[in-house]
Amino acid sequence: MFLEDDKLKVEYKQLYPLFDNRLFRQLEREITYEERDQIIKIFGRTVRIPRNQSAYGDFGVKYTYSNVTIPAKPWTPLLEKIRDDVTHMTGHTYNFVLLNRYNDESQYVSFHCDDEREIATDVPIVSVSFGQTRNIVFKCKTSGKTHELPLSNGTLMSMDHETNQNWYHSIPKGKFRMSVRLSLTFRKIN
Ligand SMILES: O=C(O)CCC(=O)C(=O)O
Repeated sequence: MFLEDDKLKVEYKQLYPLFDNRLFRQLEREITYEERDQIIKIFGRTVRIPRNQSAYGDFGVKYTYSNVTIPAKPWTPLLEKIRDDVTHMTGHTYNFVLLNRYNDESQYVSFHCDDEREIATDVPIVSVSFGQTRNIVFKCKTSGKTHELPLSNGTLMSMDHETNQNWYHSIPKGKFRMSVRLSLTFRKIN
């Protein structure tokens, strides 16, 4: 399925079964969240992000955003399997994945776009969601118009470079009690 608007092209589909939480449970057991990866710098101040994150990828790959550099830990067999399933579904290869873990409804990511220079522009950013359904909101940089899309367990969502250049996205706080959601965003880093 597609969500489309002016310079917005988002594709989403079910990669894994909606009601099977085995991958979610395995990720919860295996992924580690280092203290150093929970900090960003905004206007010179050190700030703790309102969620947890962790990065894995090919040897030597690093991702820099909000003035911090996150080095990739080596792929685990489980992350390699999910990466390969994403490649099978999309035809694109990825050398990096950023994991975000939202513990409950109070955790979120504010509006931003993933337009860092080192992200390959010809390869879409793909997210795979596990656990609690959370909405992603897209906001047009010029008009302020918004679109909302629920990301449920097993959903794959792909967002091309033009979308990232023209629309912000966010995972807002939830309005009711929510359990853990994990998102894996696969990127090709140059
Ligand atoms: O949790 C999500 O699906 C979104 C994560 C995100 O915005 C990002 O990694 O840039």
